[in-house]
Amino acid sequence: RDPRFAQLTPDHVTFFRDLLGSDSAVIDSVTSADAADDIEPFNTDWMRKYRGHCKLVLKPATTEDVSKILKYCNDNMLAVVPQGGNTGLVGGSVPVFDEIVINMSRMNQILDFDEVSGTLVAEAGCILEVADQFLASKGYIFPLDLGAKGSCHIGGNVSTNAGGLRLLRYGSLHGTVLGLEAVLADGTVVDDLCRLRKNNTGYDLKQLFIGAEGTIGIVTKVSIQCPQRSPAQNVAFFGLESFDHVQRAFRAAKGQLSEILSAFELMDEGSQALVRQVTGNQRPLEAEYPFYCLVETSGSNADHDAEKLQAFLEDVMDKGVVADGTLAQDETQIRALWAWREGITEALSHLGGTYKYDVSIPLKELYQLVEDTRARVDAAGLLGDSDEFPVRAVVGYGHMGDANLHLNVSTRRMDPRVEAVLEPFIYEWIAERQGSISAEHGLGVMKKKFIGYSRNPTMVGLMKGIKKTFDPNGILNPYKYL
Ligand code: FAD
Ligand code: S2G
Ligand code: ZN
Repeated sequence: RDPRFAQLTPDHVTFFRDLLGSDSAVIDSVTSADAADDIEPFNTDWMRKYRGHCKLVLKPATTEDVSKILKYCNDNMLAVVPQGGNTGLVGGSVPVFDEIVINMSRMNQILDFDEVSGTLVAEAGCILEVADQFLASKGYIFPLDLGAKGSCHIGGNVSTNAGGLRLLRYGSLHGTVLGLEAVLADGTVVDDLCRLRKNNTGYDLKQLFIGAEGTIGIVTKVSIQCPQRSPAQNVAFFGLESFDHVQRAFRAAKGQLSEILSAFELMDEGSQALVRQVTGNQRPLEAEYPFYCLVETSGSNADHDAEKLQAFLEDVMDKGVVADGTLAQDETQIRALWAWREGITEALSHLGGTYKYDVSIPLKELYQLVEDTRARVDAAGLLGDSDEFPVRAVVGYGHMGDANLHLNVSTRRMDPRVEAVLEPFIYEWIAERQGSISAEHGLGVMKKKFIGYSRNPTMVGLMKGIKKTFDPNGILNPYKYL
């Protein structure tokens, strides 16, 4: 625990209670020990892998609240953790020690929507699924989708620069976010809540907050460009004999579906077997294959799209690129097929501890890392079907279109021998191929010490300079990121 940071006192709590007023906005176990249970969920991350010891949770209602809270914390050297939906997967959203949690869930309003341009302005604590449902009622779509949509916040999505299932079609938040409002450690409100697609006047400072994981400011409002929602959606689910076939299917999908292609997700047999084990659902295809792909199209004309998709299916089947496939016939089947991809994270979490690696590597070698890792865990005698083996499975899935692999080592129990076999092997493997050791989940506390495998010392030095400029006392989300 950094000795520079002050201990929380009842006087501090009194200041925050006077500022925020309502009881629900302040949960503290400093003045009321029985609040400890209420604080637990804010101390524990989604994977139940990281657990902080904060004694105070603050829920601001306005930007002004955030500004006054941060100014007070900065003046009194009180460390804080900004928190959205707490679905982050690198331990970034919970305290390491007793940092104060600033939870954004009360700032959850949609503030404005321009029906002609598709520009949405919302508060940071707006839940992703709520925003997307609002947009659906207007014929628009949120340019981001991920399995945690029911809980994660737009402010958390921006702060982790989340990628998700639609990046292939709608691009990154670095392109779709038009403006932000944020509050710096000293309480300064940064109003860059621009709603223009083009604004070439000076450094594009909002970009610094996208992916900063709460280390240089708290995002309080977001302005984002939302595309038209496509009325015609189709999903195909394929079984393929090798990763080489998967690459050929991806090429064919890009070539033959082109502008209507909206997702291309990869799953290996191991990941699908785990979903089956946990859900007990009927598999989409009769036989088992080493690989599966979920291909989604989104277009404006159902007949045109169905024709294109049918021709694509026949082509990849006739050429033997795809061994078997099924096409969703209605909305229910679309959701059922997506569940085989989106349900992997939940299934892994249900089965116990997981060593997670969210990486970007050159597409042709994307799956090689899974095979090399599995061979290594097996050679160490740690992989097997019965209880004495700590590792149940080494699986790979992810956003093929973004060359983003989710390598997950599913364990019966976490075991230092497993970690010793995995790290630094995996990070060295990625660095040798100039890949990224964190493609979309960020660094948090879990990946902080590995940043050097993907960023050189000059880059890390410049980042530290930015951190120093924006948060000289280092009170924002300490012990993480850099
Ligand atoms: P939190 O977890 O609360 O916080 C994440 C980080 O952002 C922390 O460092 C926190 O300090 C900071 N932060 C949060 N809010 C603010 C704010 N207002 N201002 C400043 N800093 C803030 N991620 C992907 O990229 N792609 C996926 O496909 C994907 N799928 C997922 C599926 C499941 C089932 C789960 C559980 C997670 C998945 N994630 C995925 C990870 C996670 O959902 C994303 O990182 C998400 O963007 C986190 O949003 P959140 O609101 O939960 O943020
Ligand atoms: C996904 C979720 C995290 C994981 O499902 O796309 O980002 O590693 C992942 O399961
Ligand atoms: Zn992902």
